[in-house]
This record gives sequence, C-alpha cells and structure tokens, in this order.
Amino acid sequence: MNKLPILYTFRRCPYAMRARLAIAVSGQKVELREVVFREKPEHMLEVSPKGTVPIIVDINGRVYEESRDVMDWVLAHNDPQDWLSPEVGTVEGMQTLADEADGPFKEALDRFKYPEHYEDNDPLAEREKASAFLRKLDARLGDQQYLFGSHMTYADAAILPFVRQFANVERDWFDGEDWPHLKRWLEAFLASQQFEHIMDKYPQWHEGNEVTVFGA
Ligand SMILES: N[C@@H](CCC(=O)N[C@@H](CS)C(=O)NCC(=O)O)C(=O)O
Repeated sequence: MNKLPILYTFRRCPYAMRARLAIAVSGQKVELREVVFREKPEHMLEVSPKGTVPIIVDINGRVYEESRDVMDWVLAHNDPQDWLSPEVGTVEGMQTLADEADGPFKEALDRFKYPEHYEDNDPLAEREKASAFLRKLDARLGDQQYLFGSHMTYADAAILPFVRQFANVERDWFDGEDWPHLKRWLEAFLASQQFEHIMDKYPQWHEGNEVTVFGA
C-alpha cells in the first residue's frame, strides 16, 4: 500500500491543472507521477482503463478518475481557503458554472482550437459560442474579484485553466476583446505563485523512481 495518495498528471492538461490547484491549496501531499500519453503507465491503466489524467489513487486504493472528483475529494478533507464556501452564491452555483465550462464552453473551445478534428465545423462560430460564456464571466467579475466573491474558490480553479487555453489560441484577438475584468482575473492567476507552483516541471515517471512529493 502506498504511503501517500498517487496523482497521475500531465503538466499542460487543464483538467490536471485544476486538480493540482486544489491539491496545492488543501495542503494534501501526494506522490506525483508525470505521464507521457504515448507511454501511459501500466498501473495507471490498470486502475483507470479510460486512460485520462488526472487520477488519484488514495491510500486505500480508491480511485478518483475525473478531475472534479479529485477536487471534491481533496477539498472535502481540507479546505483551508474556503474554496467550497463561496462568499456570494452557493456550491451548487459553482458546480453549475463549472458544468457549463466543461460542457458547452469546452466543446466550443475544442472546435475553435482544433478545427481540423471536426467535420462541418465553423471555428469562428465556435469562438463566438465560447465568447458568450466568457462575457458572462466578465460580467460577474465586474462586481467582484473572483467568480463567487472576494476570494478564489473551487469555481475559479476549475474554470481558469480552460480560459487560459482559450486565450492562447489567438492571443492577439483575445487581448483585443472588450472583457477587461476577465483579462484582469486571468492575468492575476497567471502571475500568481500558485500558478507557478502547479506548473513546476517534472520528468516522466517510471516504475521504481524515487517518490516525488507534490503539495503542501
Ligand atoms: N473528464 C476528464 C477529462 C480528462 C482529460 O480529457 N484529460 C486529457 C488530457 S487534458 C487526457 O488525459 N487525455 C488522454 C489522452 O489524450 O490519451 C476529467 O475531468 O478528468
């Protein structure tokens, strides 16, 4: 049995980023295993045949194979910065906004970012669909520093990595759009130590490697 929960992760994956954000804020230590997709570790596929990251295997061998389940799991144990206690709105409200980010927004983002992967695709129409969601976020952020009040929450951590991904598709266009609050929110996140910490680089994990501890 492992002494620490195991985290299978990939540095640039936005789903894994949100999981690492929650793990880092919670103070939970995990054994970090950096994955290379073309050489997924056997143990990772054994515990989760769908083969996506992030995955947590807790010390009892229980597996969490969806990024938001990882966030929920870690914050349920320790939530020192009240990520699950929004100042404005409710946990259900945060889940609903994250659902919209993971559903229609992410679908439009993928169709805009990888137009060649889809048939009958209109990337600019998809960019517009995604932008409608971002304008909604911008309106919320006009009244408050974060999506659910004056402190960062689960919703910000769940959504920011995807807004970053969207912004990077056509940076000049994104920067020219009229969403000042959204840009302020994204820029503050990208400049934060929190972001720097979760983007630390680790070599590919191999069975038998020394344990790499992440978190706390
Ligand atoms: N619904 C999953 C999605 C995770 C996901 O799609 N991760 C991508 C990387 S960003 C992945 O692992 N892809 C595996 C592959 O491309 O083989 C979650 O929320 O954890």
